[in-house]
Amino acid sequence: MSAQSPTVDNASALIGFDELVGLLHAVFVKHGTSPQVAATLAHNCASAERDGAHSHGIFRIPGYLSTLASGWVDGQALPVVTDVASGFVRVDAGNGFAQPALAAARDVLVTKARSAGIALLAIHNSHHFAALWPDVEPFAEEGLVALSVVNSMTCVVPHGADRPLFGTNPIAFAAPRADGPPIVFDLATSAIAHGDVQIAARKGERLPPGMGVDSLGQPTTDPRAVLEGGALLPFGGHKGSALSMMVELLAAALTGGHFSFEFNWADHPGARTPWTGQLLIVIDPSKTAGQSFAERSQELVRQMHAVGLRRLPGDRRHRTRAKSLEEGIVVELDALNQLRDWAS
Ligand code: NDP
Ligand code: PYC
Repeated sequence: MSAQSPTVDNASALIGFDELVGLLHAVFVKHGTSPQVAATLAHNCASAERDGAHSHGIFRIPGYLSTLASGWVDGQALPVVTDVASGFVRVDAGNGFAQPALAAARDVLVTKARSAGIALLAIHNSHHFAALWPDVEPFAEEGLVALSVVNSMTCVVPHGADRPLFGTNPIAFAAPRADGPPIVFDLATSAIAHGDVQIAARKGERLPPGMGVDSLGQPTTDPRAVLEGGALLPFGGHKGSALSMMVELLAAALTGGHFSFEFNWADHPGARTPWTGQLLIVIDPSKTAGQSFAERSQELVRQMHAVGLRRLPGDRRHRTRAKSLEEGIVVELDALNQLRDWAS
């Protein structure tokens, strides 16, 4: 524990957002990333922790470090951006992380979206080990609509099949609105994210029914049975399964990345990151006819509240964010001490 980290109780402490970004930056650089890659990943990971997106915050750091140590991913990769067409940008992430590839292409993507009304970013040869909302929310904060999909690693049984094939394949969407933070959702197309299964296993908790199967394909609520030879199910039966298939097509087939079943960690003990692809679509809604898009999205929110809706997707995150920025981010003391060890 450091003098700057007031304790909450015996098990947890408070840390400021900037301090956490700095600590994570030091951890990434110490474990082989370039300072630029470290800056992007540290901001991403600290943002998840700040917003209470725990399955993709500090919890992920051991996976990042073991993957870097295994040589599976290049923490120093320099993304190569290609301006393919008026509304199409491609990035070869160079076997590095997806977020620095997005950062490298961001300016040209936004310029194209504002000029043509829509632009697409296809990232391949990339590793995405994080929450997806940080990739789309900033576009909506500057008035754009953004949609992203990324595929992961085989652990989901397509609806009606016998064995896993798809990844947990999230879809994230962000849109501006007039009187509040952007409307954002970010959801795995599996019934539960793989990260949450790991967290349940670590805490000794059961999963809700309908999330996964064991190694014999039988329904189970035991997260260890899912992780040790079992698999997850798509959310919503055939509907989630179709969306997961779409994510494979857009994030891998369209980008030139690997499908979730097309890579193998076997030769790289410690590898944890999916080597796949990611697609982003950015739309400039100022090109739409009529009232401003942000006013229209605000009206939709107003009407949802009027029929009794209390929680929009993103509300929980924004509430947690406000509290974290006001009081500090609550972090387990053991995890904080571990980060300090790794950074030093
Ligand atoms: P959740 O099921 O927890 O949440 C999905 C979305 O629904 C969020 O936008 C959430 O908002 C919203 N939401 C949740 N509960 C409610 C409710 N009761 N009412 C209204 N809205 C609600 O997320 P998942 O478990 O599906 O995914 C967790 C994370 O895992 C995501 O960030 C995803 O990107 C990440 N992931 C990453 C992968 C990768 O390959 N990189 C693969 C799979 C998942 P809020 O956030 O405000 O709670
Ligand atoms: O939680 O399913 C998940 C996941 C896969 C890759 C990164 N997160």
